[in-house]
Amino acid sequence: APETAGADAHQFPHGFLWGSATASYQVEGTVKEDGRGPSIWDTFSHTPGKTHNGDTGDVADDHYHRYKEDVQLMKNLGLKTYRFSVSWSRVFPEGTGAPNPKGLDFYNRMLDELLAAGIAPYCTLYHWDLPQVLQDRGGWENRDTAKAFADYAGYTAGKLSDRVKHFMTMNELRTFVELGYSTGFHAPGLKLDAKGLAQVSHHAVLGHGMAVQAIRASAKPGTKVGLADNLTACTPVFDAPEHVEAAGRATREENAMFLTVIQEGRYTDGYLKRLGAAAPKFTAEELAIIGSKLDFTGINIYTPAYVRADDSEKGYAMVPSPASYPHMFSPWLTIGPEALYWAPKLVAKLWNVKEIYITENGASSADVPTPEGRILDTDRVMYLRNYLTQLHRAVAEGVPVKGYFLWSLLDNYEWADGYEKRFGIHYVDFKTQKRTPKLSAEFYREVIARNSVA
Ligand code: GBH
Repeated sequence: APETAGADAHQFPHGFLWGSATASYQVEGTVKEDGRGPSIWDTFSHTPGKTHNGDTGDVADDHYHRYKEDVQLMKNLGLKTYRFSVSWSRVFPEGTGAPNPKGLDFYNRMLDELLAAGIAPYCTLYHWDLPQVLQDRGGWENRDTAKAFADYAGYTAGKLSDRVKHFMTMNELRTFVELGYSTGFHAPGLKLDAKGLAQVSHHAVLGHGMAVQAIRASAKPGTKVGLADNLTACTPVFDAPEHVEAAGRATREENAMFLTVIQEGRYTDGYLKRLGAAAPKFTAEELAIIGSKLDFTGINIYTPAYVRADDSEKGYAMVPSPASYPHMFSPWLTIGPEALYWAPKLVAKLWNVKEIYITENGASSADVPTPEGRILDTDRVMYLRNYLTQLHRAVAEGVPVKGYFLWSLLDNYEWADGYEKRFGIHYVDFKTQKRTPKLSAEFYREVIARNSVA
């Protein structure tokens, strides 16, 4: 019998895929080698005043050169799977046209290393690093970008699908659309009005749908296609039937411009009514493409969006967090473990989804090394333990979550927050590139070894 109390209390199903995730611009560095073209994040991060401390991804984790060492870290954890993204402008430096074989070579080397370690690769095709040349032609404001994305996605999946069985078209549409084109906090740093934004958003979901079709046309039979969406994780304020029902309605309506139109192939009446004259231009044919059936749905879950029932026309109301609500080191990262129970449960129920992955979940911590050089991130361990316990609750009820990708394997370039906000379970000394497992890495290794929340 196990010595540890309750060791088997939160056992996951056999074969549950424990993973971790990264993204190209956040870890690779090496932005000028082997023919890579610049992306909008090179431009944005080098524009004064846009990122914390003026930090850029020029070096990041130097993963481009250290990928073997990083796969070894994955092996030490016992990871079953790893989610990475391909840099579009490595493969097509001009965004379209002639591919750059050296760009794909890097991913080929990395994939061989992963497969030799018995780790299943999950590949994201767009994690926000649009080739700059396409931005010069309007970026996602231009419908042609959707077609260019589908061409790149189809080409890349065709080349990699001998070894990659799961592709995600895009990561977090809401983030790159809203932060890139409305608040301007992310590349390309634009501030469009509501109508402009709705059109960008439409081109993004169209690009997703066109890519689904292009991947299906070029990849080996049996290749699965999905996305990694940061849906607004509508969470009942507490578990009472009226609030649970309200959270279901809210999940559909609050995600109308992204996951809902992708799952249903139509914009909700509520969405079009809310936008009025600012509604995007679209055709029935485009909606059919956007609604292309997915093999799996990936959701990134960090924070809850609390919902309560009310008698408004919508039948629900969002509940804002009071200033005293606890959060991790990033102010936006409020703590609500039960979001990892409700989000997959509601997604499965609303759209009859049979294969769900948690494509990201994780936390920032201040991560100050002790004099001995240890990183005792008890806050991150607390966060993960509580979220995973809620994920277990969903899986135990039969919600079809097949895997979980912890963000992130390594401390890395946290976009506009630069290197200040660390999300890794391995500490990276950005002066020496030395990797050190944090307490949370030990915790996660234990979870994986036991297939149970430790
Ligand atoms: C994900 O974004 C990303 O996929 C990943 O690349 C990233 O490193 C990770 O999570 C950790 O952040 O500036 O106040 O407007 C998470 C979702 C949505 C969180 C936008 C930050 C901006 C808050 N992100 N949000 S604000």
